[in-house]
Amino acid sequence: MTGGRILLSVQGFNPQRWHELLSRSRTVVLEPDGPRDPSIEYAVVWKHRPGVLSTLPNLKIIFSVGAGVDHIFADPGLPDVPIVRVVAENLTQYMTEYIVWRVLDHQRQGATYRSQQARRIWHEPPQPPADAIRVGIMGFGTLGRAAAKALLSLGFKVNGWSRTPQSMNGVATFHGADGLDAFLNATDILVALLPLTPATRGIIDHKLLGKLNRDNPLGGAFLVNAGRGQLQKDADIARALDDGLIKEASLDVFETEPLPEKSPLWSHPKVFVTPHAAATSDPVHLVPSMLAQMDAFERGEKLQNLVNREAGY
Ligand code: NDP
Ligand code: OXD
Repeated sequence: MTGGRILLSVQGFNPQRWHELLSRSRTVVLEPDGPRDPSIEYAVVWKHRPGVLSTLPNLKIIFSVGAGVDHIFADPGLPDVPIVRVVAENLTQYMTEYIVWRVLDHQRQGATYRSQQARRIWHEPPQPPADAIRVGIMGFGTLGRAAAKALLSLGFKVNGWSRTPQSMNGVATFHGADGLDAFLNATDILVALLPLTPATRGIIDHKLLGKLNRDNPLGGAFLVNAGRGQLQKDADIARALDDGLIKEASLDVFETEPLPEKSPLWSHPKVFVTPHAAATSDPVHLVPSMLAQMDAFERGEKLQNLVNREAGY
């Protein structure tokens, strides 16, 4: 086998399938061959062992197994080499499905029907149409824009909030700290698809949730977070639900994962919990593009989906 060797360093899941697929083209190792292993040129990582990358003198590219790269920046000794993140149709499709599912469940009052069913109650509440509901997508990038497109096609009104100015036909866009309050005030269902960076950590707190629009046909505001758990303060969400600032929340991500058994969010009647499963990274779809990028890089071509180190995503 030719070409640089790959270090596969992951935590929290079994990397066997990644190993198998990457190994079809290149030599893959799970640990360097001793300190300062010169044979490793690429690293494929998810929450890698901190410090391990800085020992590799010939490391050329770090590939994230996911779209988010906060797990990479968590390493204080991160070497200064390009970082490539996941941008892939099938991951985007999974996330779009999750967002549409959760928004529809809130709009169509799934929680009310589940509670009625448990009590054998036959009652049809008022049904606000999609075009009476404004969904605000915080993080208007690859995933946010795809979700917006799907929601627009269902008739929802959509707002988008980003760091820099963005636009999309049919979407009211806002950006930066100056645009945040106007975005929140115009939002009934808040969807968080932000990356975790120093600027976004803890942004979804009690104060922010209080700025959402509650005067709408659903009779309250809603939160869907499928970005990162540390965007939110779990305790503030529970308090905002109890105070009535928000009516329900769909949470795929949490400050601590797995969500601790003692967290009140598990049993909160207004919270829908999924275990960081909104959009899974499927190696069958992702490994070919990683290998193709390694080959292209060795031919002197430009890398795709590079992370902006300064912005942190
Ligand atoms: P992108 O980089 O394509 O988009 C990120 C968006 O967030 C951009 O619109 C960006 O603004 C905006 N943004 C970043 N920082 C700020 C800020 N300080 N203020 C306002 N807006 C900001 O990322 P993706 O859409 O591909 O992914 C988003 C996140 O989704 C990932 O980082 C990851 O954390 C999460 N994710 C979660 C999964 C799950 O299973 N739960 C699966 C996959 C991803 P601008 O447009 O100006 O750059
Ligand atoms: C990702 C994730 O960042 O799965 O891709 O969280």
